[in-house]
Amino acid sequence: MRRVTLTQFLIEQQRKGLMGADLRLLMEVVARAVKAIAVNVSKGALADVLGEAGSDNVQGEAQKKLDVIANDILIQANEWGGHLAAMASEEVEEIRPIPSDYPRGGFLLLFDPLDGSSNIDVNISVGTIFSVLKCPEGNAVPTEADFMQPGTSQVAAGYSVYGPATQLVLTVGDGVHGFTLDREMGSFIYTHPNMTIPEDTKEYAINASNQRYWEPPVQRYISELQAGKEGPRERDFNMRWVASMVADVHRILTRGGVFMYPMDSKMQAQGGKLRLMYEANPMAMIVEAAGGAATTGRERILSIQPTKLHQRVPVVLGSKNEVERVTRYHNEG
Ligand code: P6P
Repeated sequence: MRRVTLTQFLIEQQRKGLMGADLRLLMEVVARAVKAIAVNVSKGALADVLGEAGSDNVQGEAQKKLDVIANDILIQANEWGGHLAAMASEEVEEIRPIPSDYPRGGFLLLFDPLDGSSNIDVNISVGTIFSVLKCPEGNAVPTEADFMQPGTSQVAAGYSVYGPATQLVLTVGDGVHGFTLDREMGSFIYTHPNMTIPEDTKEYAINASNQRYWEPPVQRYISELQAGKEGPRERDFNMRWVASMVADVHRILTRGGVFMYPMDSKMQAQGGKLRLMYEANPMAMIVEAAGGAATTGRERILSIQPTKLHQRVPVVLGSKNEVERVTRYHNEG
C-alpha cells in the first residue's frame, strides 16, 4: 500500500479546504518538535535525561529533566516560524507571547509537553498533548485573557505517544487521524485513518485507590462495573490504569473504553486533577471527533468557559454510552 506521509496528508487536507496553509505549517512544526522529543525520551538511561530536574512547575510538581527538555523543544521550535501569537505550557506559570524580534501569527498554541512524566523513570509510555486556538484580533501583545476560550473554539488538537512506537494523533475537527513515526525515514506515516471510538465498551480506566474520595454517582457506577455479570450491568468489565492520560486515551481511541479522573474530595479545592486548557480540552475535541463523549460528569467539557490558564476539571471521556451513563448518574443526584 502506498505510504502517505503527514506532510502529504496535511497538504491534501488543505486542498479539501479543511485547513489553511498557516495551520498546516503549525502542525508540521509541532510534529517536528514531537520527533525531537521522541529522540530524547528514547535515550532513557543512555543520556543524562532521566530523573528530577531539581525544580518545580507551576503546579508545584517536581519537574523531570525530560519535562524541561520537552518544554524547551516546543518553545524553540514554535517561536520563530511566524504562525503563533503566543504559547502556553503546563510547565510555565505565564503565557509566552512570541518575542518581538520574530513575526507574529494568528494562532495560540497550548501544550502539556510531557504528560505522564512520573512514568519516565520506569520506562512506561508518556506523551505530548497540544491544543490550537485562534488569537483574538486587536491586541498588540496577547494576554492570558486571549486564551480564555471554551474548548469548542479549538481549531486543532492532538497528542503524541512515546511508546513501543511513536505515534501522533490529530484532528482539525474532520475526523481523527493517526500517524506512526518511521525512524529510518524520520517521517510520520499515515497508519490510522478516521479513528473512531465504539459507543459501548467493557474496559474502564480509573485510579481505584481514590475510591474512598469519590462522589456517590462515581461510587455507584464503578461498583456496578465491578459487580460484573451478577450485577445490574449483567456483564463483566476489565480495568486498565497507566497513570499516563495519553496512553489511556490512546488505548480508548484504538479499542474503546471509558477514562475517568472524577472529582474527589481531596481534590475539591483545586477543582480536579487534570488541567482543562491543555489536557481535557484537546482530548475532548479528539474524543468527540472520534464519535465519543467527554464531560466533567455533569457538563460537556468543550462548553466550559475557562477563567484561569491552569484550571483543573474532573474528566469522564470515551465510549459514548458509558460517558452518558456516568453523566446521567451525576445528574440524577
Ligand atoms: P494518578 C499524569 O501526571 C496525569 O496528569 C495524567 O497523565 C494521568 O492520567 C494522571 O495524572 C495520573 O494520576 O493520581 O493516578 O497518579
